[in-house]
Amino acid sequence: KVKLTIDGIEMEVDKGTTVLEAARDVGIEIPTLCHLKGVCESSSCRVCVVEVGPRLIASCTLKAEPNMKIQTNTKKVRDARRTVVELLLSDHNRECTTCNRSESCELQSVSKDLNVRTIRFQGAKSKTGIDHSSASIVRDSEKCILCGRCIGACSNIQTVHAIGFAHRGFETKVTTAYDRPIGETSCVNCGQCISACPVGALTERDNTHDVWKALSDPTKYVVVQAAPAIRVALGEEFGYPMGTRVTGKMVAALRKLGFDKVFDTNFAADLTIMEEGTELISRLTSGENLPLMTSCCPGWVKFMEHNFPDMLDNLSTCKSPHQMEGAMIKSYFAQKEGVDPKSIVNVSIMPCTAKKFEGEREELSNEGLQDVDYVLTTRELAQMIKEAGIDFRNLTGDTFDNPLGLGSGAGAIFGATGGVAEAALRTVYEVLAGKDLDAIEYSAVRGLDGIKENELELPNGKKIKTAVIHGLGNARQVMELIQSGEKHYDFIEVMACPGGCVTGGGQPIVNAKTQTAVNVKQERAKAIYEEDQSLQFRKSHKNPYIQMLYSEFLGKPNGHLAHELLHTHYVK
Ligand code: HC0
Ligand code: SF4
Ligand code: SF4
Repeated sequence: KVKLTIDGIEMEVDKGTTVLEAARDVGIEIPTLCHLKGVCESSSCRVCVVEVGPRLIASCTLKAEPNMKIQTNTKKVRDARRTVVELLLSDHNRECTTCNRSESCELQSVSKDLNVRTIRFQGAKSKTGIDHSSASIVRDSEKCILCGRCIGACSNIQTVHAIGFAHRGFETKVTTAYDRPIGETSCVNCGQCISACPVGALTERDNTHDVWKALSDPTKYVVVQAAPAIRVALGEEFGYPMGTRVTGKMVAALRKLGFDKVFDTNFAADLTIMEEGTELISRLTSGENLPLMTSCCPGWVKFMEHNFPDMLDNLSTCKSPHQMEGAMIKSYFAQKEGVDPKSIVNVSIMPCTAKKFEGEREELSNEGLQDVDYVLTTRELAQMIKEAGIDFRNLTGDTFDNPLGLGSGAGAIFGATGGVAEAALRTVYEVLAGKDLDAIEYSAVRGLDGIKENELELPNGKKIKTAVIHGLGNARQVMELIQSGEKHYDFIEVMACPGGCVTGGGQPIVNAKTQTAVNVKQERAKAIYEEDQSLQFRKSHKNPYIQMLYSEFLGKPNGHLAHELLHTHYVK
């Protein structure tokens, strides 16, 4: 323990605690822009300075020492912080009113809190242009404040290293290797850099205009589906506490926006389990291409293509759920409803920026039609609801359309890390046992450890080793151990984003201060498991509309038509 005094308050903190943390513990707020716990701890912005004796020191990296006397609220401190922010603003594109991050911008709020009203420094401005090359993300360096948070997310957490600092002094910027357009790099489109960015320098590619256009075109039949993780986060954009489920209001809002059908990606998550569960059983029998690796996360698939191309055959051949849903809408549903598939526009609401890239992949199409036409993030959906003047909080809950709108609890939990593995186990166990089992919840695959290993005995006596992984840094670690022969698994679930889709790169932005105070992954995952418990059917193969889809149209799992429409192969 270390004793110190902050603003006259005596306190005792654990060794290694920073002055910033110690101050926050007693309710003293110190502004920061670059600090994001576990992601970026580099004290590059200098906004968090405090007075220690005669000196001003950045508190985010200053460790508490015995008998330290800290002042956080002197004229000298306030002036210094204001000067730092003024300098940042002097080379910042300050089009706040038209900025995507207006009202969620941390620079804007720090500037307001520090009462910055004029900017004394007028110098040169960096002119860098906007990088529109990616299917998923847009980089506007004129809004970048060089805090390094995106680099922390991309390098420390994801180990992708698509972006980094380049040059020196005024020329310093965050960019890709050789300044290539980001769409041509090893970036996997996960959007974790967007979630980390305090300002509007990184945003998703805006597809709201495309969707508005389709909605107003009378020749188009516009169908929407919503991912498992949307319903547990969309409410945050309308002032609900984190972890509030807004499924019914979300459906009602989508209907008001004018979509012809409102379907549920959870249905296709169940379909994925039917296909992937069958694939798992057959690979376990043949012993080929083990471990089977989930392929529903496009960030992970692209990471594999760039980093472990010789193991692409281990990926499940299943398309991801929203792509399966898209394929079923343009075949089964179109046939049933008598709609020309060419007139259908499929829109997916996803917590994910990588899904925008996935939607454009040619591997995910059928007879020249993309399975999914446009992907909107949770944030873009919230934007459209606001733009349409829909009073979200006062909407009466509504239900999805059928037959592609009923999901089981197993489908619902896909949105949290461990969910795909648990959903698969719920079905594989019963299929192998040949009878209904009481077991529903498999807690061993739940939780927020980055790598969760588990050995399970299946009803046929076979033991399978599973690993559930989230965050690409963890995935890289496991892949290297598999390649070196140190580890062996039969089944691996990987989600690129730490926490899984609930904290995907398209979800409502949570500022750094809130991220320190609450466990976002846990709060949203809790809501996902509540959703599961609230549902009538908890296992994918028990979903009556899934059963109907197979009997009316697909035949059997992994059968001929299923292969044609629901499976693909990644070769790069
Ligand atoms: Fe996910 Fe999905 S669970 S990837 O994390 O598998 O984006 O929410 O929609 O497709 O279902 C994201 C979330 C999905 C898909 C599903 C899977
Ligand atoms: Fe890195 Fe993901 Fe951002 Fe690409 S989208 S730059 S991989 S953090
Ligand atoms: Fe997208 Fe989910 Fe993968 Fe993140 S974990 S990249 S949100 S699919």
